[in-house]
Amino acid sequence: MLSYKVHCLSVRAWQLRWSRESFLPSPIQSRSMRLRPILVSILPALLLSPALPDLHAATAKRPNIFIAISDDQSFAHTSAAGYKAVQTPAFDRVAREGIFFRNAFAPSAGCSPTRAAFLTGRHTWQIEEAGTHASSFPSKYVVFPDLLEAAGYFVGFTGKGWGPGNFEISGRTRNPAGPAFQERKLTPPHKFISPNDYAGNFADFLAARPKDKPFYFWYGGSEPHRAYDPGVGLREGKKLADVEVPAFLPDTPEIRSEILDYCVEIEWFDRHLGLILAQLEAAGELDNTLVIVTSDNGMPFPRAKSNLYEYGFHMPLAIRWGAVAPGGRKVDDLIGFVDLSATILEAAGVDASRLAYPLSGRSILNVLRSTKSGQVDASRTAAYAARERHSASRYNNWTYPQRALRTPDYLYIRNFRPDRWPAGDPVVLKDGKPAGMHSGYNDIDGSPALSFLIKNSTDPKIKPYLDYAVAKRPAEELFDIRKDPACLKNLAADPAFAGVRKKLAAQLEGYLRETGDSRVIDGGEIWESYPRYSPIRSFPRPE
Ligand SMILES: [Ca+2]
Repeated sequence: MLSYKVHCLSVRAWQLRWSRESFLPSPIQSRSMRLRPILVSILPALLLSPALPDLHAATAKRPNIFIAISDDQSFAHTSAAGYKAVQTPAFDRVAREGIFFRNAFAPSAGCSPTRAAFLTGRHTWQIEEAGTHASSFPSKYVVFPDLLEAAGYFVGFTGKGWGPGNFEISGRTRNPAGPAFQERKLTPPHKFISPNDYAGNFADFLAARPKDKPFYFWYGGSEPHRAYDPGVGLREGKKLADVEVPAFLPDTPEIRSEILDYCVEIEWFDRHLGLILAQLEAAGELDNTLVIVTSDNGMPFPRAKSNLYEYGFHMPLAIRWGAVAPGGRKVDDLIGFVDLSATILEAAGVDASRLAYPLSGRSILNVLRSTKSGQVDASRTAAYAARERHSASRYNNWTYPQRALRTPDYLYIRNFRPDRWPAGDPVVLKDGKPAGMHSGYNDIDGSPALSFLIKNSTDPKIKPYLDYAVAKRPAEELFDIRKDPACLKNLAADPAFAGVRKKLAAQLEGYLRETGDSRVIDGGEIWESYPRYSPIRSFPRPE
């Protein structure tokens, strides 16, 4: 029986929605910001479903939950990971006083599907429209902020919650990340940094909370998503020599400088994280807070974001939880975001086992509570990820379906439509006419880096880098991650790796079948039908 006391209270809030998917050279997307009011219901209707049981197990002192999630940051780009060009003291603090997870993988390489999988605790292929970018978010898939609220938590978020996409069309009355705290603004230090005063909005949230309730808060920084103020890294005193350029990008001063610009935005995200941690500490809440710091997908550069390669879906992750999680450890277990969702609910005493759409991950509380470093739980040796449509990048709004399995040593990828262009069709239609060779590739965020590769595509030294990013790919890819973290040498057809390929292909296929992925069950044509609630581009019909 439903035992919640039902009282729906509506408050007016502001949702800050960024349309930042690309800024160059697409003519149909602007990086405009718009503010609009939404109605926030404290107890959403979906929780009234009789299918939702009383999931709240009483515990003595339940922890607060604080999630900091940046937008487009690869695993390598924190100072805790040893990256010289960036300083992330707040991330490093969480990693040092808590646990630095070196093998955390996002469920996808794009914003909305990663955030939806995290919020529901289900793989992207198990949540219909929410599993693809900029679509809707079916309300039957219950999100953990709603479960926490129903269990007595005071809940809220600032910055970027779930998005981009249309949650209202799914009957939701607020962002799936929770009620919005967005009122405080500041003057950003550089162009293209959000004016959201994230730490100020957290202060408002803290001031509003009832003192007798635990709380959940989501800080969704809009950084380091593009655009960047060109040259800001150098102007801030950063050094080209400190940049380590991943091997899938050309090592030029232009690319180094752009990576420094990206690092400046990571530091802005980290600065607000530090301000929020200080507030938690001053309030005497830090040690009773499960702090999770991560990102949603990798760096917005060619062959990184939107690709299921290391720099696309291998994420920074640090977790701190006072005395519960012994600190100072580096852990190598493979962790997926669906495991984090399960962890949050278990930590809060919410029994999610009776949900209509149960969780797909396994709580990592055993890893948090351990005192071990390295591989803590011998069974955590696989992470799965998926990709469908990212931007409007192909004829007829087609997707680029991929599934991936990461093990400690290898990354195995299955490309279901190798006939399609992985970064999008090369030529876009403008006013109904082809806009010229290399005018497309819209699954790569418009950027100086992409423009550089295109401009120099006849230079034999640069051409291979454009091909890495945009050329068609075979149906199977296999990378030896320890030797090739840039994922450039595909071993899938190498006879020396035939045994590995066969084993991983069977493991991936088996897991996808077991978890009901339509791509392996019936071809997955349903994915092509999900609407996109962001601008749609046109492309010539393929030959
Ligand atoms: Ca993102």
